[in-house]
Amino acid sequence: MSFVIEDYLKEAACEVEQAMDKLLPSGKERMFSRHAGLESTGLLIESMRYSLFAGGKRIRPILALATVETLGGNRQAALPVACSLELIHTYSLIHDDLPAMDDDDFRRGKPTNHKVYGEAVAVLAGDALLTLAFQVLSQVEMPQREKELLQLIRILSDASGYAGMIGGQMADIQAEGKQPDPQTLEFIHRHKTGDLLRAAVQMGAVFAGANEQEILHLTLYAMNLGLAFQIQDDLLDVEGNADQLGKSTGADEAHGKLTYPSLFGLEESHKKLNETTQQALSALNHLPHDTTVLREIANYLLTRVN
Ligand code: GRG
Repeated sequence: MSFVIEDYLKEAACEVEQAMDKLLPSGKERMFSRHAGLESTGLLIESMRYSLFAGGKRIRPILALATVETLGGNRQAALPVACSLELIHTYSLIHDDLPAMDDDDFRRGKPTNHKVYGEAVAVLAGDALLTLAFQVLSQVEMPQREKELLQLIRILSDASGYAGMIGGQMADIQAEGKQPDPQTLEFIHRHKTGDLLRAAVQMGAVFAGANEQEILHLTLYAMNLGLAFQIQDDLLDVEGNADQLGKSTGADEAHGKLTYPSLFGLEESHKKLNETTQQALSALNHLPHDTTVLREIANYLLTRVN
């Protein structure tokens, strides 16, 4: 039977959403739970669920699951690992959209969290999603593998903290309106976007019990994939598909953001996108496993329209 990446991504996203749905009580469940009578907690959970189920691609959790599957690990048992990545990603988007950051009214075609719930609730929803990510990760079942569990926590905290995603966001903010330079651009992309994608693959690998060599090749795959993902994001912003991203075309440029097309032009950016994708694919050649799914994901991201 032939492999259709779109079907694979749809099914995996569904699996992740079902797992995430169990993490936070729905409206009906809340009426009968320990949250009964606590209207404020109900509102907070509603706001967390609003952004969590607003229709993301779920690419980070899918990458983690695909890595586990590639290495012959237990995909079902890895679902909490996958969810922890999407929880962090969702929190970062809520905070990124706030007036103090990008001040965006729409994401994924829907009003942003603070537009619906107000700024204070949006800040708390982001904080609570971040905290929940580590709570969920601490509950991953890895009997007699405490060392690997600690490794998972370390990868996720490194990738999302000051030396990772938040560090990248900080550099992005500081670079606004300044003379653009390639080193700064690469730093921002590598950390703001790349680190969480890299963490997804590395966490999948550690969960599946990969050895050092396997982790090394998969890390190279993920780092190149992360860079390609952000170049494609920059290109989508200027090439007119931004409406499908739920924002206006040229939104990043309008924010004075440092992007690949603004620094290198469209042609060079496309070239760099193809090169980094090829480098991601080459890294997989060193693995003895069937890497079809990881390859198909890289190729899919190269041509994605949202
Ligand atoms: C504010 C703590 C904090 C961090 C902000 C990740 C980030 C750092 C900001 C998000 C804004 C942004 C456009 C980042 C670039 C990374 C990126 C392309 C995010 C969108 O990821 P997708 O395409 O989104 O996976 P979906 O909607 O599919 O989940």
